[in-house]
Amino acid sequence: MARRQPICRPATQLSHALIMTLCLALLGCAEPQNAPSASPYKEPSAYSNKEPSAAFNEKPLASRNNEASAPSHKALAAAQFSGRNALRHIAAQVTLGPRSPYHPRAKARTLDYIETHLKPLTTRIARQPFVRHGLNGTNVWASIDGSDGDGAGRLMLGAHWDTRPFADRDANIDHRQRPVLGANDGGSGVAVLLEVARVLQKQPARSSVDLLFFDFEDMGQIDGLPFSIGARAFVAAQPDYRVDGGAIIDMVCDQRLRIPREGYSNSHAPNVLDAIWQSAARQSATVFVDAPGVPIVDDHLPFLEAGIAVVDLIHYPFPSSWHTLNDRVENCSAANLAQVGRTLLDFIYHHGAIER
Ligand code: 1BN
Ligand code: ZN
Repeated sequence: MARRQPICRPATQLSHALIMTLCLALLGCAEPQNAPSASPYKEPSAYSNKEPSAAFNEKPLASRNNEASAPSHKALAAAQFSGRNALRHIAAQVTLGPRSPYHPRAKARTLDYIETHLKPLTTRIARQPFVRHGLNGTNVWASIDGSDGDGAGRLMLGAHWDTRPFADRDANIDHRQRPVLGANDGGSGVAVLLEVARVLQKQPARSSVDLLFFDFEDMGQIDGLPFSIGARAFVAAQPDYRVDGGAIIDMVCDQRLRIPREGYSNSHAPNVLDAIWQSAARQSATVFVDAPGVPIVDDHLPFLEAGIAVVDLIHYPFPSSWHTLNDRVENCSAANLAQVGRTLLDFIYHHGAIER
């Protein structure tokens, strides 16, 4: 159900530093566990060969895993994902303001918010500034080392942290010059990744996980700009980047969430989709619909073009709030966020169980 009351108070009443402190305390992730390192990512992954997704090309997952009928420790760990925590992360981002190029302070505060939450939870975290199409953007790359180092593989989860500068699909023509708040479109993917990081820090996976936050996904068709500017900048800056598989998480909080098998993912990384849908079945996550979806231009495309098996988990048909002023926290569902987060954790925990 949607929660009308954001936990964090509006910036007009409290400074954003205080908001951040309150959120950290409320989310129970204020105790640093791992010494953060601001150094840029140095070690190439053991999977940095040009073979895409080797682990997903072996044998069907079902034959690799010995599933007992009692809930496994992996299922129990995945259940630690809190949809309410994720919803609070969405509310906090919306409170910081639109994450558009016309709101640089909100963007700076959002980057601080992401970094402040992830530093105690991750092994490495680094900002990656870039300039593309005359825009100064920042991606964030955080990594959580698996308990087996890279011996159990490496996965990636990505989300865009920017929001669309204009609500150009709003039914009210007077709203179309105003910025989208991006609870769902932008906020929800970031929120899921932050809450996944909290669970992984408490219940480490054997596989390593990269968490990637992309800027400027949502500038498409504004002044002739393309979509996915930040994701493309990331792939261009890391030509040797390789993971066993990955997923972009985009627009996953709507109350009527429905995630089909997005078209490009289905044709270029069906094994990753299969593994995620198996996780969804184990987690009774009915928002994942086992039906083909249309191809969508999103942050997975630069990865697929580079031969990296990254799929797009996105609500389709897009909800009516898409690119309108109605993209608000009130339309988000903690229960649906939990289905998505638990499925992703199940996917990560099971990937670590694959014999290599
Ligand atoms: C996703 C969220 N997208 C934009 N906001 C990607 C997209 C690109 C969707 C083109 C439809 C058309
Ligand atoms: Zn959008």
